[in-house]
Amino acid sequence: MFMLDAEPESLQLEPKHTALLIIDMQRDFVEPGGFGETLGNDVSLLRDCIEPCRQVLAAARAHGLLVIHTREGHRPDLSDAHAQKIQRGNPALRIGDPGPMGRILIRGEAGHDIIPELYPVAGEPVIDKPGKGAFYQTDLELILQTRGIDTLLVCGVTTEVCVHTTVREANDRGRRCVVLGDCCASYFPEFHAVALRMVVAQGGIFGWVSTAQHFLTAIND
Ligand code: C5J
Repeated sequence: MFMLDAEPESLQLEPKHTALLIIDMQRDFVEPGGFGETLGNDVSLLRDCIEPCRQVLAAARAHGLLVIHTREGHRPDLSDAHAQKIQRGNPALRIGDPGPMGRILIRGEAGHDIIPELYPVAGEPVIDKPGKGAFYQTDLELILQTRGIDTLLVCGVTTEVCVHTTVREANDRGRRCVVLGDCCASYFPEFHAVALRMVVAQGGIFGWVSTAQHFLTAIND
């Protein structure tokens, strides 16, 4: 059991009931030539969260926490991609189009893979999700149930899209969510800041916000 300093208040964590959930740290979002860049974003804005995320991942592994990774993406035949998702906006390349890291946001392509710094190790579940939320059309809920997980430490990208959607879904499913703010990032720094404020507003309407350092201090105590 350890106490984690967080907003709006500290909370007690039980390692065997706590999982680290790393959302979509894929080359398609973080590296040039992927989905994020085709939408017109500056992907370098996401890089600052990699090192704190790496430290949290190492500590979670060392202390035996369940680590779960997610990846947003689709089947090669696009049978699990809504037409409205593929056709929306005016990107340089659409989902499924060939790009420098393979077909954009398609499972099995280089761009769909998790960045080397945070690569999963054997035994860590990887959830492939077609949507923004990690519960939609996945077996994440089942995995959390069978492993007895009631609390999620959430890292990844992007804060206001897939991180937020997943936290909202998890909160509605009765899970406590702690977003490690510096382990998340957005192409829009102002959205990142406001998204974190939204989690803790109204006494923690969606959960808690903490930092990598608070987590490292707490778990190593
Ligand atoms: C986006 C995500 N931003 N992983 N996906 O489209 O947040």
